[in-house]
Amino acid sequence: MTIEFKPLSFSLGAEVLGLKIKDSPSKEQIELVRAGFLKYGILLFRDQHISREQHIGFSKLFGELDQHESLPRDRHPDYSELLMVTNEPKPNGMPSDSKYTGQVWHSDMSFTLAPAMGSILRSIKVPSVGGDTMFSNMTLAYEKLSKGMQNLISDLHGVHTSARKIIDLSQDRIDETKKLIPPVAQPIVRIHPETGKKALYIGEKVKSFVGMTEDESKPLIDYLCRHASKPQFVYRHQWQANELLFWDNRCTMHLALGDYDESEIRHLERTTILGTPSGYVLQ
Ligand SMILES: O=C(O)CCC(=O)C(=O)O
Repeated sequence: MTIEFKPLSFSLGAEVLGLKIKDSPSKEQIELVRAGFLKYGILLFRDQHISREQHIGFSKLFGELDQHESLPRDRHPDYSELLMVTNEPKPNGMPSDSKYTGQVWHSDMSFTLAPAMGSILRSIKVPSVGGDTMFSNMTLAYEKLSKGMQNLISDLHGVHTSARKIIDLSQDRIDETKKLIPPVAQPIVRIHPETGKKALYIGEKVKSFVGMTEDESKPLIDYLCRHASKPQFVYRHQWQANELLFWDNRCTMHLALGDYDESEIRHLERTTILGTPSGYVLQ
């Protein structure tokens, strides 16, 4: 069966038609998916009734998988390749560590020295309404900046932290996070290693620019985040169960809206495909 791509929005994203992941896609089909991934930035596969092993196996066709060493609390206990994004309470009744995962604009693993190339998020249980995710096209957002602004930011590096909304804000947890994830500097403009296009690399995990204070940096960080998340650069995904969304972290950022009734279960699982080395650790 031939694969087709049906665009999801003006700015980015396409649904992949004609591919059943459980039927072990051919090499030719995977090459087409790769090409679509580079063209559209995010790909949606609907109605995929697959197991955890099949999710991992499909993801491996696109590169080496992260074992999520820096996020041990969020890993699936039996599959280190799977990161849980769930509000399902723990067996002891305590709230899930990943209840608020992704509720700031970000690009996955930007706070590491090998930020993710791609992520593949599979929806297992979704609320009856809401729980949407927004994605932004960071290549387009960069291209729509004025030349003056492009020049101004061309040599800036952002300080990325793993900052996110978590339930346990004890000193122990803060110390654990600092030890596992020291701040990392990344260029604000990155060149996509496959398309050669420039893209903004910013988000709400960027706390300052290297060599500047947080106070000095904040207005420009806020402006760039606001600019990149304008509606004309964004696709909003409304999840159904049994979908996979495969996004390119090198030219998109995303945000989990948290717009749902928390008494309902929202359970998704993510694989993370390692990217090329980028950035440096700050002391
Ligand atoms: O839960 C979502 O909608 C997105 C999760 C997320 O941001 C992530 O996996 O990086």
